Amino acid sequence: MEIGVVGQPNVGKSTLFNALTLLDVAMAPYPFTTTKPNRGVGAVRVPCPHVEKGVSCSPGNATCVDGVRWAPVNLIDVPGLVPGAHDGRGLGHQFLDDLRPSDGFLQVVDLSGGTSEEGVSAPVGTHDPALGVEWLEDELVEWIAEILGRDFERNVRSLELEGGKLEEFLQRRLTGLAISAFAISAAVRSSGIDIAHPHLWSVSDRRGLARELLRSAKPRLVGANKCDRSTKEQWEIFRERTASSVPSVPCSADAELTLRRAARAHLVRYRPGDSRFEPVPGATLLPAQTKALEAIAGVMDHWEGTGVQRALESLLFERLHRVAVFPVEDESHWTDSRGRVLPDLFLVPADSTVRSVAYRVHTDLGENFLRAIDARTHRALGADHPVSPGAILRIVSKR
Ligand SMILES: Nc1nc2c(ncn2[C@@H]2O[C@H](COP(=O)(O)OP(=O)(O)OP(=O)(O)O)[C@@H](O)[C@H]2O)c(=O)[nH]1
Ligand SMILES: [Mg+2]
Repeated sequence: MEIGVVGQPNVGKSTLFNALTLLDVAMAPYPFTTTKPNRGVGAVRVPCPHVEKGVSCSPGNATCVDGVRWAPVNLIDVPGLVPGAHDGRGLGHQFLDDLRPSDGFLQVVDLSGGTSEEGVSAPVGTHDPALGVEWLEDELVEWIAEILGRDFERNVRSLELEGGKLEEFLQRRLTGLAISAFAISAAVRSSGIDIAHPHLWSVSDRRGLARELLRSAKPRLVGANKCDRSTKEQWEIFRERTASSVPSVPCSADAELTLRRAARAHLVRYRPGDSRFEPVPGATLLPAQTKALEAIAGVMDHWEGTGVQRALESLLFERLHRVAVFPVEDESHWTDSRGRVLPDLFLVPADSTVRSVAYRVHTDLGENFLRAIDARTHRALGADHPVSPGAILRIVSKR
């Protein structure tokens, strides 16, 4: 799974990416600081079942701190998008295509209204961040519509003549865009287009389908960034104007990055997502550091934290509906074959079946699936049984 961090230039995408990954990619107060995509790994919090079991766990692909498992999430930070990006403006196409595998988008906007649509810094309150939300959706729609539309008429005419399936044709067309066959069928239905005669589809029909695909297959959430220099009134206005199309979370990437780095340097005690931090007794702070931390404490009081971790988690859990599943090989001890307790964690769509989880663990397990055993209840579950959030499953296969 991958989340694309997207938005106009200079709004704080790389700062947010650095905060979430603790990497150190370039950030600067002008547009196009990022010229090539950056990839990294952030994490979301999931309760770790080792607490129920009263034993300690041995996580392989995540860390576990105080009963909280930090499940990894791949992130990609791309260069700023400017209006007309789908036509190649700015750095255009080149990196829109890097967003193909993204399962969802975390859009960053400058809530304070201090960045122009081209990414030039301006006085606070001189630009409307809500316009950036509408505009990004249109830009992404154009991008998908264009992928759909390449040599469209010729291709659909032969499809119609040969009697091929429209959904399969669209799926081939959208390969690499991480859109499931199910989502494609649903989008075709809800867009209300004439399924039997795709050669008659107008550009605006294709755009309508692209919009449905985007809405259903690429959930989006807005990180309303730079809240440290925004007012509550700006937030209310922004939310009012955008809430019907996309949810948002006020955040300060700058504050989060400073706190995570200070925590790494043992200057403060702070866990991402906490609504406050504590100084580490005995840590020596320079006067400038003390001042910066005091300012951040004020921002956190005002906005109930920095919002960055909350933004990623809302996107993952409320928009992408991911749930955690813990596969084990021994349902009594919750261990793998080497005796490690709850070694793995997968984030899967909430509507997954236990068999699809088996496929995630290993293709062989999916293909040779017999049943799964719920390690809490010891009940056997059939292939189509839906996973429950936090399930601990042993997969039983033919070999
Ligand atoms: N006040 C404030 N400034 C921020 C915040 N986040 C980022 N900035 C500043 O905004 C400027 C742009 O940050 P970047 O992270 O480089 O922005 P970007 O969106 O990646 O920019 P491009 O790569 O050029 O598209 C930098 O000067 C950051 O320090 C924030 O939460 N609050
Ligand atoms: Mg950047």
